[in-house]
Amino acid sequence: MRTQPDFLARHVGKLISSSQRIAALTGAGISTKAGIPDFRGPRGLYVTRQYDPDKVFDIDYFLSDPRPFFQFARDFIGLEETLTPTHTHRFLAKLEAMGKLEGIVTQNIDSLHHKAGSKQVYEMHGSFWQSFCRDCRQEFSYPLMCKKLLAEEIPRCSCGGVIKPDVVFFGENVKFLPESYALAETADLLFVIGTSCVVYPAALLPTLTKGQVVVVNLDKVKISTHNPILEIQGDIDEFFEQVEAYMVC
Ligand code: CNA
Repeated sequence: MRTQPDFLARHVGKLISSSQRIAALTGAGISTKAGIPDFRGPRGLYVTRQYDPDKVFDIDYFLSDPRPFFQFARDFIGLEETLTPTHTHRFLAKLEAMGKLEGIVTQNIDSLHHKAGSKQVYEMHGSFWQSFCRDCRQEFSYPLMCKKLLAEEIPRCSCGGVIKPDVVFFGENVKFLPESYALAETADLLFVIGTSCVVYPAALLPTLTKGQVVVVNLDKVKISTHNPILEIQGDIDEFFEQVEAYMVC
């Protein structure tokens, strides 16, 4: 594990202190320490193949055979109650409570930002909290969907339609796009945390902001923007623990 030179944490602590409108774009890397594997990190699903993301999260595949997704969904709900937010989820919630952070755009479907206490969270790729019948659009609550997932291989509505959690698959439109763009455009400091920035349109956000971009990620991330970018290549929680220690607000 790389440790970050102190001066970077101190510098980012000062940036936070002098910023008025902070925004954050988060990806699966912020939740790996909570026990949820990412896609493209060193122990991600594209490496371990524990689930095949190309089958599990592809809408065309789901329409032809939804079983791989429901197998993943059953495992996920089994894990969900035990999941607790990481230091960085809580740190972002604190920045919002201090009036520093305007909002978070997340690609994650794990609801850990909400669990940490963040209020303004745009879940671009949806979440498990609501599910809908693909045919009649009847809504199913999370507890009801959990029951159905455990009882049925393919959860179905009384009309016979397949019920799909409101998670955005590859091939579907993302949510909260105008709100997410507006948040990035008006930020004076944009954190890009734990994302490989290869999934669009989320990956466009750092190119839209007029503010300073701070990228925190284990792997190097390619971002094409004319804005100044500060890159911290290292562990997210280790870095933000240092930042918090240096912050003077
Ligand atoms: P990704 O492509 O898997 O990238 C994650 C990045 O985070 C990688 O570059 C890793 O190197 C980095 N990373 C992992 N752990 C750490 C750490 N501790 N410290 C620093 N960096 C770390 O994931 P993206 O979010 O970019 O891709 C978007 C996909 C992933 C969305 O469609 C999500 O729905 C999907 N996803 C979400 C979750 C979740 O909700 N927790 C989990 C897995 C995948």
